[in-house]
Amino acid sequence: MDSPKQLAPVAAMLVAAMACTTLPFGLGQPDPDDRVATLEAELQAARATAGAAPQADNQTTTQVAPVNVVAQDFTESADAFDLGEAARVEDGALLLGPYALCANDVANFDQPVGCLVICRECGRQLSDFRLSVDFTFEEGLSDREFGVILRWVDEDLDGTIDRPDYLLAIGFNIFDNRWRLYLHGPGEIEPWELVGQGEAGFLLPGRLNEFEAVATEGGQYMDLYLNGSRLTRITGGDREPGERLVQPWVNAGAVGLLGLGRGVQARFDNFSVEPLAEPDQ
Ligand SMILES: [Ca+2]
Ligand SMILES: [Ca+2]
Repeated sequence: MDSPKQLAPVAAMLVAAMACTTLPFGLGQPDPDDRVATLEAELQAARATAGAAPQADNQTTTQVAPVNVVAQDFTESADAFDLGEAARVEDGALLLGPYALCANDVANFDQPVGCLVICRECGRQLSDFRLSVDFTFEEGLSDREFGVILRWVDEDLDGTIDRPDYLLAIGFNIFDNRWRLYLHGPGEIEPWELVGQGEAGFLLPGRLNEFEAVATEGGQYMDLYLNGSRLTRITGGDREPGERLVQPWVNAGAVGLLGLGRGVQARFDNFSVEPLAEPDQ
C-alpha cells in the first residue's frame, strides 16, 4: 500500500520547483543588491496603486444618484424640484419665469444661465425613462421660448447651465408655433446649437399641451411627443431612416424645465417621470 510517506519526497520536490518558478530572478545575477532595490521599488509602486483604487471606486459610487418615480400635480408644493429664483407654485400649477436673461439672450456661456428648474428627486443619472408634463403659455413675450430639459450633466455641480455642462433641451415657441431642439456640448463657447425643429401645432393659450419624452435602450434613444403626435426620434449612435442624429450624446443625465429666453412665463402641470427598465445586456 502506498503510504503518505512515499509521497512526501515528491511533494517536497514540487514545492521546491514552485519556489524556483516563483523566484523573481534567476541564479547567477551579478548584483543581487540591485535586484532587491528594484523589487522594493516595484512593491512600493504596487502598494500605491492598491491604495489608490478604493478612492476611485468611492468617487464612482457617490456620483450615482438613486432614480425614483416622481409625480407632481403642484396642488400645494413642488417639492421634487429646486425652484430657484423665478418659479413658483400657484393655482395648482408651476409658473416658470419670467427670467431677466436666459441662454437665447446671451452670446456665450461665460455668464452662467440659471433659467431652470431641475427635478432633484428624479436623480442625476436618468437613462431609460418616460417623462410627461403639460404646459401652456401664461404671459409675457410669446416669441421667447420655454421648454423641457431632456438631459443635463452639470459637470461643475454649480446648479446653473454653463460652459462645462452637457445640455439637451426642447423649446416651445408659441408665437412661431414651432418646437426647437437645442444642444450644448461640454466646453463649447456658444450657448447651444439648434439640432432639430419643426411645426408644433400648439393648442390655444390657456389649454394645456401634453409633452412626453421616452428614453430607451440604455438611454441611447429618445422619442419626443407633443399632444399625442411624435415630433422626432433622436439618438447619438447608429441611426435608422427617420431618426435624428445628435452629437455629442450622453446616455444619462438630469431632467427639468427651463426658460430659454427672457420675459416669458409658462405654466406647467402634471409632471411625472417614471424610470423604465434598461435592456438586458
Ligand atoms: Ca395641478
Ligand atoms: Ca454647471
